[in-house]
Amino acid sequence: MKLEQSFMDFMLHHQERHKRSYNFLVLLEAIQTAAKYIQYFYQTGSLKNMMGEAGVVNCQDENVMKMDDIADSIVLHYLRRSNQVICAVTEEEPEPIRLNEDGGRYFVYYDPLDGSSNIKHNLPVGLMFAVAKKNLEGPEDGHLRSGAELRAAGIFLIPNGVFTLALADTGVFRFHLDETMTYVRPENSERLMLPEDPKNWELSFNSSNRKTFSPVVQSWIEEHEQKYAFRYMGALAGDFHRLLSNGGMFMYPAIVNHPKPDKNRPKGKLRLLYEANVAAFIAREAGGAAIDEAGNDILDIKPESPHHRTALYVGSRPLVESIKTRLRKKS
Ligand code: FDP
Repeated sequence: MKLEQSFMDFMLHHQERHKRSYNFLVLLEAIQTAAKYIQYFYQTGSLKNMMGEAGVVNCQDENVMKMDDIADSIVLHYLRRSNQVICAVTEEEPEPIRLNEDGGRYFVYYDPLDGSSNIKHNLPVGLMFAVAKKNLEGPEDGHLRSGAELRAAGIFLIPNGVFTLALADTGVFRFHLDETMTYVRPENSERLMLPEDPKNWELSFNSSNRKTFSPVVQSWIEEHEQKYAFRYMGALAGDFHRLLSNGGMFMYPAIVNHPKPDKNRPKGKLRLLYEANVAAFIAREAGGAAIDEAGNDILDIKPESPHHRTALYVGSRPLVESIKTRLRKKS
């Protein structure tokens, strides 16, 4: 009889090998439990009229979907119950949420259901999260962590049941939900690395925005698009998931040439703490890179606010380096 290695078994041995505490296990157990509940609600949501809009806008002026609300409450519930979290930042709330300020050990930044436009079609969405640890050596000032300070980041692809986890200085690993609703690691699966061979590399961006990008970005695209397939499903969680396996580059450039100037987004659209940093951290652990519109490493950006926005270019290092040279000349 063949028994797969469960996610918790993998983590237990990882923590023991690196002589680390079990607190992190408790935290990840809470997050994966939340992901399974979200998975359940997402799969059955159409039958229960739960895939539509909630009729409110969130702190970022976006229409909240009922599933966004449900997913957010689930994650927050399990983070609170874990007792491990000092403070959480969620896409759905304007301010950080204080949980266990005295006894907690971690800061968690999350997007409960990334890719909202996919919800009503039952298409892939993702729970994206990043984890940083409190300062154990000195006083803790509670500052919003940059990507370079993260200890882990992950994406649960829902409803596909695939979980990608990056651990600092360790690598990227994938787990799949089995029939018993356990995340397991397929036998002989390797640490995940972005493929160096460009034969399957892809470009992923919202092409309908193309004319709104800076001339530098537009000309880079024109020069490179013939060489690669183009894929875009409209959820960073899903697009980045695919990119990790095939290689290439996902980008959400700054919008600077919109015919309606109030629609410009010179700072970018994606949120640093729980979207860009998650992808950038996973990319780094998989041998890739990520930059913003000025060519700065995403992981080095100091967050100015919980919902700090940024442009994002993430994926295979040679492509990120190639566009970086152009962006640097521009700025
Ligand atoms: P969404 O707004 O649908 O929640 O910021 C989140 C995000 O999706 C990403 O997941 C996705 O890559 C991007 O925004 C999609 O934006 P566009 O619809 O402008 O392409």
